[in-house]
Amino acid sequence: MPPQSRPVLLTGASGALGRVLTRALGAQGLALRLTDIAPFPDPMPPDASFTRADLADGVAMLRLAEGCGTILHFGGVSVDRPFEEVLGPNLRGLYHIYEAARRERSRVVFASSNHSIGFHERGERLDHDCQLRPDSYYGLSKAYGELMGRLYWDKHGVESVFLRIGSCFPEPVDARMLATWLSYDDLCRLVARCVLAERTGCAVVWGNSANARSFWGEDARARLGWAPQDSADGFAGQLAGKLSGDPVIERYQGGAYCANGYSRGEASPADLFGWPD
Ligand code: 15L
Repeated sequence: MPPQSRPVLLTGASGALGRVLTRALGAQGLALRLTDIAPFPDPMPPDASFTRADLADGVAMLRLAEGCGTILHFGGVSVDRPFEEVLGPNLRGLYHIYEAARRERSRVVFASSNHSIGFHERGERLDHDCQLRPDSYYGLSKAYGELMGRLYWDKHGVESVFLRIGSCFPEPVDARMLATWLSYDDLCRLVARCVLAERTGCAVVWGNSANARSFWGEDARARLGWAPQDSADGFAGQLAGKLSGDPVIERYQGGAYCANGYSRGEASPADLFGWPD
């Protein structure tokens, strides 16, 4: 059976984006299997069930994925945290998700992040095949997830879409988000296309709305039949001057995550020698 006609497993269902997706995909009539380590706080859509489980429990993940056509992997640590906290949910947990996908021949839609490429400078315009330049252990776990997906595609033919999500919040709140903001509605339409597309192969999609100040260019959106409909541009008047005052934050695409624990000193090789950084 093609992935589109089988149930959808959503990890991280109780998180902010998981709840938004549950509402939107449930309203479209998709059969949803929801899971999270935390209880699900909202009313359940008609064709949905919820199981409380830990991503670190490989057996539970295999069971939950049984018969599922798509795994929407939004679970795990979603902010900059120390390595030991990221390790279980984001690295080991990801392995459990991909093993389940391999066994069930499911497609994986992975909530990657702009923090997998956060140390690119803001003046650069990046395409999907740019170098991974993580800005934190969290960003590193997202880069690892993308590489894990590549491995499972090349070796086992497991399809993946890596959503390099910018800043998915109800509204943009600072100047950086004029580039990185992704509206909830654009996210939901994007994820629906990832589920319903006949084939995705192994693809990267930049997760931001149609923002004139975007840092990002080419990706696989045409393959999915998705284009963003919202934009942060209307917030420019109130947010363009909302800067942090920190040169590291303002220099790099990943913003504050780049500055957390930064100890490099002021000069980068690009500044010192004009080398490509
Ligand atoms: C992310 O990946 C985080 O999950 C979110 O909390 C924000 O920090 C976002 O990136 C961002 O870069 O704005």
